[in-house]
Amino acid sequence: MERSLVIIKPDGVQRGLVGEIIGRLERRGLRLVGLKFLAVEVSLAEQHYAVHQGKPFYEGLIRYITSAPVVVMAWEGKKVVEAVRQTVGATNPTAAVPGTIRADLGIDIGRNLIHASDSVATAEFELGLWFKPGEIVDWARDGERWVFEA
Ligand code: D4T
Repeated sequence: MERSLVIIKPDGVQRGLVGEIIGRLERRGLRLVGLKFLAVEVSLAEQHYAVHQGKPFYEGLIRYITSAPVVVMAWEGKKVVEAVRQTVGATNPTAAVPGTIRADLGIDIGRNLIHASDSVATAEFELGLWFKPGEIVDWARDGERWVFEA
């Protein structure tokens, strides 16, 4: 089944929103298959945000993501990339739809709490960057037939 990489950024950790954010994704019916807590090395941040290199917000983005620990997760489910992006909301929290994580919990684009892969191809690249082989666990939650139609 499809997978997505999700990061609770330093502001989410510092503000004590880890449980709230994980809870929203769990309640959506998605399956957590990988989880780690770490301080991000600058080199890893640069690889993750390579597409933004040279943009005006790039330096601040690297400083932000390396400023405090993050929670890195792999989530699995049918259409998980699209579903997580929808639950996360638009990049700028004040442009995000109410009910989304960024709209409900954030204000500033540079403190938007969470990262989520934006396509299946990006997810594959990002999961390979943040997780070693064997760190993602294959399992099925009892009762998933009540979330995913066969
Ligand atoms: P991420 O990648 O963090 O999930 O965010 P998005 O996928 O929603 O948005 P993005 O890749 O366009 O931007 C990455 C990251 O950069 C910050 N940012 C972005 C910023 O600080 N100022 C800006 O003007 C933009 C466009 C926020 C998210």
